[in-house]
Formats: sequence, C-alpha cells, structure tokens
Amino acid sequence: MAGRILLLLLCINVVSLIVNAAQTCPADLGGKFAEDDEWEGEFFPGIPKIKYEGPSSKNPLAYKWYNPEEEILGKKMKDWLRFSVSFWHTFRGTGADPFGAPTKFWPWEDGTNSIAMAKRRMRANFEFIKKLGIDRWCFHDRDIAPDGKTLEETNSNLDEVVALAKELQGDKIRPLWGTAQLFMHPRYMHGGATSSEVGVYAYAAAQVKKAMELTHYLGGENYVFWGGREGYQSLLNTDMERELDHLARFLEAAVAYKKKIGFNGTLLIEPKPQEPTKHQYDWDAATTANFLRKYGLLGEFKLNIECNHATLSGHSCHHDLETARINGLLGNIDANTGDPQIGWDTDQFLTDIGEATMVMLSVIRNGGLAPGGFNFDAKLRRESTDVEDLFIAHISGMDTLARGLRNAAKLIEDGSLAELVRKRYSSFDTEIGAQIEAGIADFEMLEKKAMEWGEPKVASAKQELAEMIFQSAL
Ligand code: XUL
Ligand code: CO
Repeated sequence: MAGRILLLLLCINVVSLIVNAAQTCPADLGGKFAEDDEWEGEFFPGIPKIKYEGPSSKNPLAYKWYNPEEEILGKKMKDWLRFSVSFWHTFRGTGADPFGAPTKFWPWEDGTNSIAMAKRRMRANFEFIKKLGIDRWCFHDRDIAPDGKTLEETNSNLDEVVALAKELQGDKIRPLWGTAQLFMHPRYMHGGATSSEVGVYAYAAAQVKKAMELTHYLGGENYVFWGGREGYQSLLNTDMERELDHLARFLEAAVAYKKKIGFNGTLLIEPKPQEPTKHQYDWDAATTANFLRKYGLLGEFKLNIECNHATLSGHSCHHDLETARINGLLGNIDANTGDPQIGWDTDQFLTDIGEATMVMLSVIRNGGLAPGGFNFDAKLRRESTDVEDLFIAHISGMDTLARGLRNAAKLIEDGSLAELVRKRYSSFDTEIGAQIEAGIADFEMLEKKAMEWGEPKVASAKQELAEMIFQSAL
C-alpha cells in the first residue's frame, strides 16, 4: 500500500517533493485489476447530462449562466468560451500535497498505473466531458499512459491508449491542446530543452515529437509548451545565454516538425515566472514576447495565458491577457485563479465574477480565442473528495466565465466605459496628436508647441467613475 501511495505521488502530484525512482510513471502490469479494463455501467451514475436552468435554479448540477447555444454579441456562448477539461487535474489529481497523502479515491481507480487502468480512466474522462456538454480536453503524454522500460515501449503504451481515446472522441470531441510532460522525470531535473545534458535535450525532442504526432492524430487544435524546468536555480552555475539559445533551437525544430507532419494547430507557450524552478525563462507575456521577437519566432507561436501564473509574476490576469492581446499573441487561456493569501500555484477554479468580467473583456476585444479556448487547468481542493465535486467545480467555473461574458457584453453595449477612455485621450484626436502618433512630430516642433500653449491643463483620470461603471455591470 505504501508503495502504491508513493507511486501515485510520483506519477500524479506535479509539485511532489518526493522524487526518488528511476522512472516517473512506470507501467504496473502486475496490479490486481491490471488485466481488466472492463467497467460495468456508468462511471458517474446518478449524474445527469448537465443542462441550462437559468439564474434562479438552485440545482448544483445545472448551469445558471452558461447557455451554450445563446448568442452574445453575435456569437454563441459555446463559441466564445470553447471550454476544455484538463485530464491531469480531473483524472490524475489525487489531492496529495508535499505534506499529505492522497485524499481522493475515485471508485474506478484500482491503485495501479497499468495500461488497463489508463484505458478505464480514459472512458471515465469521456463520460465526464459528455455529461458536461464540453467538446474539448487537454492532456500531457505522461498523464494518459504509463512509462515503459524504453522510449519505444513508452510510445507504444501511448499508441494503445490514444487509439482508444480517438474512438471515444467520436465526431465532436477534440483535444484543445496536447503537450509533453518535460518536468516530472528525474532526467529533466536540469530542464528539457535547456538542460546542460545533450542526451536530455535529445530525449525531450523525441518526447515532443511523439506528443505532437498524437495531438495531430487526435485532431488537436493547439500544442502547448510549458517549461516548468526551463529556467535556473542559480546563475552561478548557469550559462543563461546558451540555455536560451538552446530553447530557441528546440522551438525552431518543433515548428519545422509541425510543418513536416502537416499539423495546422497553433503552437502555444505558457508563461510562468517560477515553481518548480526559481526562475523560469517564460516569466510572463512580455518576457516571452521578447524571447520570440529576439529569435524570429513571433509568427510561429502564440501564448497560453494562465491566470494563476500571471498573478505569480506580480501582474493581474487581465494585465497579461492585454499584454498578449496587444502584441497579437493571445491564443488560449488556462482558466484558474490563485489564493490571495497563498503565494503559489494553487490552481483553483475561477469564481470571482469581477475577474471573469475583465478576462472576458480581453477575450471579446481579441475577437474570441479560436482555435484556442478556455482550459480548466484547475483542481479540486484536497478536502473535496466526492465524485460529484468534480462536476460542481467545472459547472461553477463555466458559469463564472459565462457570467463574465454576459457582463463584459453589457459593458461593451453600454459604451460608457469606452467613452470614458476615448475622452481621456481626446487631446490626441487633434492635428498635433495625429502627427505624434504618425511619428512625424520631432522635438523642435514639440518644443515650439509647448511654448505656444504654456502650462498644459491636466484632466481627471476618473478612476472611481470607471470602477462605478464596471461594478454596475456585475
Ligand atoms: C503548471 C501548468 C501546466 C501546464 C501544462 O503550472 O500550468 O499544467 O498547463 O504543462
Ligand atoms: Co497551465
């Protein structure tokens, strides 16, 4: 039993401090139920297909704000929101943390990491997605299938599970994105693409190659690079310039391979400032945009902004979304939130209506996110242990963003916030303002104007009024 718990910690809990095995997720073919992937009946009996019942409903298993077919600003809610379930939190999250053992023992889990168990979990995933009425899911390679003894064996385990996933997806469901897990295995302790070991760089490339092929095979719309260990713990032993060059070469090779296999999905980089490394190279949207610009990769990548990562980097989620958007880089959102009193990546479901409204303002200004969407990179609290809680958490997260969408549309249709901003900059809607914005106003000309005009009048910023207008839409 202790061995099982250790194995689960190693395979599932991304922030676990206990890492002492040679492999992260070895296949356990000798498990008690390992030969049997049959599961009688439903995984979620008693949970119906979740329907929209409107804001007055008291039913926890119903949508109050998310009405998928309803049009908001000329687009269906489901097309603005493009929700996705993340396999790792929902089906591999155990509730373990660095101080505590797993708390979640889902009835379909048999305690093994066998291929049979991986297949059963995949069946549970698709029943879950279908009951929520969601069309998308996200995965890491190592969430969905166990490691083999060799890379070839690992790849063949993946092929077996992915063949089933393809069948279960049917015509409608597709991965929003896939990714390679380049952070849990001990071989990645110095990073993947930025490792000091050339063998690790090659292994990481092989893993990304396979994960891209599988994402493409499943009809995935995007592919994500989150470099949890692409960073450093100390600059004293790190050649930062060389590591960043390696990362760029790695991403260039990924672009070339994407084109070679005819994968048309968007490549996304997911910024995060730190955790698990002390400093991650993709710190925030602005840092990542500069990296892409320096290496000539701007046209090939967009960003996957995760709200809890934005707040860890000292920004609001809205700030990083706007930074991505104004640089033409907003591709996807990992929808979650942190806790104001806890300084790490708690990956909670977003339930703050004000924050959701600001997020949706950015999404509307971006014209939507497609082919990206909203991935619930969010998990139940350790203390939430009922199967039903998985549904309640997603329903609540979906309703929060749906409410944010409705509020943001109200603000845009009302127009007073936009008018406040327009008025604030109206002094530039003049001949001289137009010359400045066109880049033809030189310093001599501006000095002449400053002398002619004398002391400039400075208007109020009207922040409290802006906040009042914003509040009135919530
Ligand atoms: C980690 C995180 C990851 C990425 C995918 O903080 O957000 O789950 O989204 O590797
Ligand atoms: Co994420």
